[in-house]
Amino acid sequence: MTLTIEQFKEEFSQTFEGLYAFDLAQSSPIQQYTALGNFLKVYSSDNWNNTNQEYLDKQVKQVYYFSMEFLPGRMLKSNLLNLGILDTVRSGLKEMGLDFEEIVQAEVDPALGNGGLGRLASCFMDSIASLGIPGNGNGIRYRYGLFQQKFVDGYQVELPENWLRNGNVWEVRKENKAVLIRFGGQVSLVKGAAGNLKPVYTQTQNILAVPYDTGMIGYQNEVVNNLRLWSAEIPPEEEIHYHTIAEREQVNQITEVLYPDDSNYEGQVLRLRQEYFFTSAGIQSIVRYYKQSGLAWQHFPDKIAVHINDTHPALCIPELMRILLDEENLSWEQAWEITKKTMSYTNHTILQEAMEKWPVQMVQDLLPRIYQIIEEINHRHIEKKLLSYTPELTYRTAIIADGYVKMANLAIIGSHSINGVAQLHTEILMQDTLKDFYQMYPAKFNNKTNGITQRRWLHLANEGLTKLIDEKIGTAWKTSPSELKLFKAFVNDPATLDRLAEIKLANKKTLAAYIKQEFHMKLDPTALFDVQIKRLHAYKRQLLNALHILDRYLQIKDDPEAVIQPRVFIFGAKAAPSYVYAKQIIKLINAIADLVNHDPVVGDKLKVVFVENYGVSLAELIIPAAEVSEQISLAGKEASGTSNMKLMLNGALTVATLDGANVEIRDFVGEENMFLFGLNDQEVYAFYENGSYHSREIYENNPRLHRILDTLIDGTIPNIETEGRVIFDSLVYYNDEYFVLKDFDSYVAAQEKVDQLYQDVGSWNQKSLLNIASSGPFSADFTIKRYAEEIWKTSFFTPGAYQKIHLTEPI
Ligand code: 26V
Repeated sequence: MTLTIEQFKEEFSQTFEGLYAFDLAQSSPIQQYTALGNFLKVYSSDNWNNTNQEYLDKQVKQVYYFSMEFLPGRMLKSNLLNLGILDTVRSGLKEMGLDFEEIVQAEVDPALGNGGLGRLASCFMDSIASLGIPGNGNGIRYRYGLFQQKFVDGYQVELPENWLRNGNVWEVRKENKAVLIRFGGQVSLVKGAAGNLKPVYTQTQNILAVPYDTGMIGYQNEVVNNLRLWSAEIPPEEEIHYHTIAEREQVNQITEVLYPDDSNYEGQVLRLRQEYFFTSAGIQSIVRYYKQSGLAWQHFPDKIAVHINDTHPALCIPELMRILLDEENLSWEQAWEITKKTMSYTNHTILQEAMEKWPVQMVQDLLPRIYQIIEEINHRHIEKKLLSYTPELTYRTAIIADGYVKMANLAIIGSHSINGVAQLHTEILMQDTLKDFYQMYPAKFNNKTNGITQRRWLHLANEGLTKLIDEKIGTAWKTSPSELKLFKAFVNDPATLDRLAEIKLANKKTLAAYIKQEFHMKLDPTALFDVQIKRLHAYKRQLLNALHILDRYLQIKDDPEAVIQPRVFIFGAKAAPSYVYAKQIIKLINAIADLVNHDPVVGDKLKVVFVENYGVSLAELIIPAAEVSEQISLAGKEASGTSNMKLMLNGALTVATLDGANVEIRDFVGEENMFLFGLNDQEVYAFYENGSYHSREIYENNPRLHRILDTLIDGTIPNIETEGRVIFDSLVYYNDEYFVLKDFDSYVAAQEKVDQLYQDVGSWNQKSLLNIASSGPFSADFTIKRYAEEIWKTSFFTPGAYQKIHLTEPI
């Protein structure tokens, strides 16, 4: 089906009239966007319907990706690209006198995730559809997304993110597919007719889970998969039981807002409600779907794979057990076999403070039947393992211990696969964090290094670079990402290198124009653009970056005449509202920006920009303009990172510790094409072990660092009395938990090399080109292929005429 420009104009006008019944010329960009979204929904509806129908008819195995977060970014352009009508629609709108970019900007960017984990889920949804894998997303339709960030006097202030203000064109409400979720009350087991025990519930609170479905459109392959997000409502037949506003509010609250903390576990009952709400809804709807097939229960794992994205959906395990036992009357042994074969789990963090564990009492009160089942899983696990392992080791793997239900332990015991998200991360899980489990179940453990979708992060975000690559190596890389390596052939071609530099400059100018307009700051686009974009967390060490900026500032002040490579330091980061230290770092960086940016001695040599409200859309603007990518977490702390991959793909050179997927970046591009520094994970562990790190000694013995640190407390940086003191103390007197001072010298040395290389424009561009050409292996298409083949055992099924993606292993 090809759409001509004329057809598009005709059909789009009709859609608009049908919706608004007035002249298009008088409409707002939001209305134009809404009409275009509706047009696309209709345009892709046959494919959506056919995909569903074929999955059903052919009874193919389907995967359900359960994730508490999805961070899709704006969907208009990527849907147009994937439908293969981006150029047609762009031209059509132009002929109609409409501004395409303005329409694109009118879409809200749904911030239904915190960061890496949610964005990964959305990259995966794109790849799953693009590879023609029968797959579904399952999550929560939060009424409010991640807070909007504003800076007031340099402090982060959080505002509600009402992303549904203008409606959501992409979703379809399906109240006919709603399911009931039971909370609280009492449960007792009584003997049923067949002699088996049946639970009887009393005084439960019943809540309706209503699904909203969004089509996940594959890349030009006629596949449209489904993302199902659940919303909590009062069941119509139970309206009568909800008398007070408070009672009604309690229901709405469940899907009201995304928890904005991505690194700190808090045992809040509302979060547990959210977790059970969407897992129970998802599992119930899967079971209902499966029952249509008429197949016996033992075939369930041949038709269904459930993936648990971090521990947040781990209640999938007892919930499937509950349904199989209580509603379908399977024996424990049968139900357990089916459940284990169905479930797989990805771990996304090694930070102890982020490990979910729920107080036993809370689980018992909120989910009495689920708690019984978890208890039984735990009991059987311990009993069985005591036969082969020491009591110490066995009890360390208990799901219920010290008054808590440990979600990672549940996820591991109840799944057939557990994976980390980069080689080093998986290694650390096996050797350290989860070593007891690794000993018990070595075969369950595997690595799946994260990936990103080149279609959004290069093709759509960086049209200039895309055009150049297309000209040089053709367009096959969009469906065969390993082909990007063909671009290496141009590493000695001056014309290509010049073009690369022109494109980067153009992207820097676009970003500079945005920053001028939004933040009233003038940037020199010929300065080096250095970027650190990620959640604000002490382990990610934005502070190390800040200390380096202060170092430069002091140098310029000491010797204003010295020649120095001008640099713009760009930060984008939200801090969890309750994470006081992270917010203090934001304040510090904003204060440094204030000081540096207004100092006439400094001029254009040094600028610091902290963009407000960093998210997917801003990433799309910043990444193509970046020249240096800051990946400077303390080794052993960052599970993978994915902005590192996006920045590399867009030609930035990476300054990095050997942490997370930086290790694979080094393997692919070679360490001569990046700037490595700092301790490695083994060295960090050695310091932990022998307690031989004393940050105060560094402060006392390193005059350069001493002077920098003093600026935090001596008034050099105005308006940070409290923050400066807290940060100084954490680094000097509380022994610098993340080794910022320890890594400082080697970081600065790496940064000096950056400056030197930047003077050699030719070499810089060569390395930039090599980074782009070496980033093919980070395609999420590869990652998903491995998940599908090695974990889910789903086939690459294409309902449409053809499958476009060709995956030859990159190396
Ligand atoms: C964690 C927690 C833990 C406490 C409860 C609330 C909550 C909410 C969200 C999260 C997500 C944190 C995990 C996460 O985002 N990890 C990141 O995952 C990326 C994708 O695998 C990876 O690239 C990053 O390195 C990792 O930090």
